[in-house]
Amino acid sequence: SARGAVAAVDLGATSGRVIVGHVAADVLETTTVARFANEPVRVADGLHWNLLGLYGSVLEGLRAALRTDADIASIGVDSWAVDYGLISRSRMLGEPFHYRDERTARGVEAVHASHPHDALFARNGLQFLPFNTLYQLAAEDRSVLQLADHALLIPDLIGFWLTGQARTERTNASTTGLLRADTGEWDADLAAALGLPQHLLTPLISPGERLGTLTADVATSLGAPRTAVTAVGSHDTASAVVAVPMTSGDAAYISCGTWGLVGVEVDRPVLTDSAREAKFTNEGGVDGRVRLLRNVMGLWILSETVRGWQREGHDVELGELLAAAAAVTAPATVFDVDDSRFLPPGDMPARIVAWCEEHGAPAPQSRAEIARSIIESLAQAFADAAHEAGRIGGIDVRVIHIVGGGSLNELLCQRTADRAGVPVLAGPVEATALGNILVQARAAGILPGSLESLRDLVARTHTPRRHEPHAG
Ligand code: LRH
Repeated sequence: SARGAVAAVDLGATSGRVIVGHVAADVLETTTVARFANEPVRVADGLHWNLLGLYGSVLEGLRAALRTDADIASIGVDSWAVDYGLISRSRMLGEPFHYRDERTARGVEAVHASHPHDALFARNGLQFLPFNTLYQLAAEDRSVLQLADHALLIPDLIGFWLTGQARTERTNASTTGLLRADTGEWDADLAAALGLPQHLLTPLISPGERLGTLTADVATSLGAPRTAVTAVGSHDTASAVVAVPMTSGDAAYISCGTWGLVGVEVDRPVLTDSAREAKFTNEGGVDGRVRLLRNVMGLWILSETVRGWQREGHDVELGELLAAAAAVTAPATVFDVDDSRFLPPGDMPARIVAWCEEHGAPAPQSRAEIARSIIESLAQAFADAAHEAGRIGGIDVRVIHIVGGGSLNELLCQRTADRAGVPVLAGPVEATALGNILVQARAAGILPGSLESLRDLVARTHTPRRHEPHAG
């Protein structure tokens, strides 16, 4: 039977990796050939991604991949959503802004003045998040926007540098706020009403379609042939959902990394008042599926807390901290992880204490207690969102899958199971890269079939760890 290799580039908010996948009907093996940090940089005008640095690391990773496996059939790129680079005749106009940059507040005000959230939701089906691309574009300096030919989302920008082709992949396009939820096409009227030039939005491409091949220059610099670049679910969450080993129709998923994306998969967008009021989003999935999910703040709060302690000179190691958190016996305060005060970088423990004081709740004191309070609060938010997703999507949730980095956090998985009252199936940790690999392998003819058969392969090759719910 068919067998082959593909390379996945997966960029997360804190790190990136290049992973080679070896795939056949009963095989899904991965080798991580490069892993690199992604560290945003604050300069005078705000918080930016170091995208040129990241691209350099991507090239280095691809060089390593293509050296190890001369027969790599294709390359696919995914990353976090919503952010973009502005391109003028192939030149990038400054480093892309980070979605946690505060400038987005201006954009929200400008857009909502004419298009309040309920009106937007009816068109794009998205949860209000202040960093959705349309708000970011509305906050851009108009004279810079005038110079731009295209706004390219991060994976599309990398695809453009690799192939010379400027396209927007559909799953990630669905996070911009400028794609219609009903038709899946660009909302040209909305863009025009917001004064955004139409040419900024490039033609759409679907996961599985060929974007192009490496340019001659890139191929030469990699010492490789002109390998194909295939569009995947370039929104990392879309790729992660492809590789959730769901084997029944009663599952919710949590893609847990920097964010916790909690939801169910449905066939068409749910644009009801209750979906909007419950802060759900309808994002585009692979094969035209819809990811009905809520953005929950995720491990960001914990990692930013740890980073803060380390900056203050404390010797804090995550594994030890979690063990100490698991040993805490005092009841932990559950705070609202989605309070907007937790969005920007900064002093998380102080913000947690302030939240507790404002809500008359006991504030955690020691580092172990603070960590425990964060875990309990995330677990509660995950449990609530999973069941609400089921209610809104018409699915009786009997099992919750947790994939991504958070699947390694056993305390979080167990407490989510306990608070949700259903089993949690944890893993795979690299679901995003696996989803990227699977869609490429299918496009290359190595694997046949439906998303269900792809998920079945994940379930057979990456058995999840099961956490039974306990009371109390
Ligand atoms: C997760 C993610 C999430 C988006 C956020 C900006 O990495 O893509 O789905 O909402 O980053």
